[in-house]
Amino acid sequence: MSLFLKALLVGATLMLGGISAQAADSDKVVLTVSGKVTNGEAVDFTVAELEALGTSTITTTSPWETDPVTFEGVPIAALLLAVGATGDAAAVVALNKYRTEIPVSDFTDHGVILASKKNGERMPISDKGPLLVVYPFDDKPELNTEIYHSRSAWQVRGIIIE
Ligand SMILES: Nc1nc2c(c(=O)[nH]1)N[C@H]1C(S)=C(S)[C@@H](COP(=O)(O)O)O[C@H]1N2
Ligand SMILES: [Mo]
Repeated sequence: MSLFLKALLVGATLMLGGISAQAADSDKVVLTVSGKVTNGEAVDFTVAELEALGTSTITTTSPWETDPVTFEGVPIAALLLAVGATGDAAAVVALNKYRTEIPVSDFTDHGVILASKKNGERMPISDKGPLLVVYPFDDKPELNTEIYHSRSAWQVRGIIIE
């Protein structure tokens, strides 16, 4: 085989590798919603599937960001509607097994989002991503308390409707 053909083959193989790595990333399940959902069947989501439900933004400071940043993500009320959630509480479980209980009324009362972007960019696990519960702390100073801070789970992996 000519050197040229070999180089072409290597190039094509590298490209395919790159494409499949990308596909694997966008196919990655980042969230599972389970418990009291339609037919009791847990639903898996990729980031793209979550964002396809429609997103809103919250610009705020937070216990972990001293300068205001803009978070974007699906309103959790819309997410729960999409999976047919019927419970009164949502247990949010993080990658590090942190677990917090949130009354479902919070989601409509305060427009809480499951952020998948910060200032327009995806969040790596090292920056509390890929998913983060965000309350509008600056709009509603009453939310700037330990109880709501503790509900603001980062590195979210699962939501169990109870
Ligand atoms: N995944 C995860 N999310 C979490 C926590 C945690 O330990 N793990 N701590 C909670 C608590 S108690 C608070 S006050 C806020 C801010 O925590 P930080 O100051 O450690 O960032 O994050 C909340 N979200
Ligand atoms: Mo806390």
